[in-house]
Amino acid sequence: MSLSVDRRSLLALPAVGAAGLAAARLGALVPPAQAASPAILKPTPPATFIDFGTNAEMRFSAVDPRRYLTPQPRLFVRNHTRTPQIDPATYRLRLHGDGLRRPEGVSLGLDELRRRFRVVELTSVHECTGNGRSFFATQQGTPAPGTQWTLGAVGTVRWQGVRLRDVLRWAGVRPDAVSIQAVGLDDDYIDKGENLGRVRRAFPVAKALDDALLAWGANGRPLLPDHGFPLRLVLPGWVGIASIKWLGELEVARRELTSPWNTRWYNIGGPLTVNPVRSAWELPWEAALPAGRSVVLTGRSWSGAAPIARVEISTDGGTTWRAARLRRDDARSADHGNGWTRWSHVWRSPRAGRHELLARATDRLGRTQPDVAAANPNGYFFDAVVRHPVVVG
Ligand SMILES: Nc1nc2c(c(=O)[nH]1)N[C@H]1C(S)=C(S)[C@@H](COP(=O)(O)O)O[C@H]1N2
Ligand SMILES: [Mo]
Repeated sequence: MSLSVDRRSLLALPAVGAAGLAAARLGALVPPAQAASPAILKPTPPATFIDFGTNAEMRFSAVDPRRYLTPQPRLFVRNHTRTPQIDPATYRLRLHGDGLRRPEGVSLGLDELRRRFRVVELTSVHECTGNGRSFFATQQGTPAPGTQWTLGAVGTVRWQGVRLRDVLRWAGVRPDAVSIQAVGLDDDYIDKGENLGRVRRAFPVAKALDDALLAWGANGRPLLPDHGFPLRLVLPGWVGIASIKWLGELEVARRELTSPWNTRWYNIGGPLTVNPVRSAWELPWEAALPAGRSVVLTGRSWSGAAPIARVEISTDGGTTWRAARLRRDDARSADHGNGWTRWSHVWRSPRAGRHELLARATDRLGRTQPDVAAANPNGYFFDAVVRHPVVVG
């Protein structure tokens, strides 16, 4: 591994600044043993995960219907490179840029973050933009490159941390600041031989001042290394890439900032922001169900924009539809905030044979899952109703 930072990677890191470059040089000194460490550190057993190399999908068939939140050991992982191990004792978050009154900026350790700002909790759906991508191929005949997720690149998490707006005000954000670039501390991302620098993405100051969180906890526990320990950004309801893990830096600017993660990727005629509406059955694909008896079927629906208002179910491949029974506590509880909604449906005495189960959700903004998802080159936002096969017999 080279100890020098070549000119191209310097050019690819215009927003990172001196501290980032120093860290990049340190990164080059990682001994081979660590460089060969697995991309994901937590166990991802095949009973609960689908292995996609640096990514891992949660199996909906292994989701416990009684449990609302997704425990971290079960949460999907999406890594561009590999999970870094960061020492919380020396960790600092740096804020800088011309959108701050003092552009040279400030930095904060974890203890300072906890002590200085009001600690808050917030529940949100956490989901990858490409969730459901495999159905572009299998259901619509328009395959898209990238991780072939089924529907398990999603979870609902209760985050613990501090409001980014509190931190920004303390750091002296200017009224004319418009854009913030969040930069991760994981390795540079190399795409087909091109070093694109650290995983980073810009988002509007308006989102930062609304509900963005700097989170150190998930469901009351410290973040696992795979999920961003010691600190990650959380942009509730937005595409997963917006929630930068292992957050090292926030550049606050008075002009629009960009990175390949909002221009080249996660972009359909503009940077993607709010996640669409989706639903999943808590069943294996081609689940075997008993004939002649009533079965209680369960699943979940979610939206990046608003709580779920209703879910319709079809057990005859889409000919007739019935209302699913929503869990009241999920649909209403302020505690559940922007989380998903569990539902159930009693399927009375299904006949032997193959069937397709369909679930179609509508959120409180009136957004309904379509029959066909809009094709796009990278296979984002598959939000169509998924036809889930089961075998009764
Ligand atoms: N630093 C960094 N942040 C990142 C990523 C990454 O590879 N590096 N992946 C992003 C993507 S595409 C998603 S979907 C989420 C996944 O978060 P999780 O692995 O905690 O589930 O993190 C986002 N934040
Ligand atoms: Mo993602």
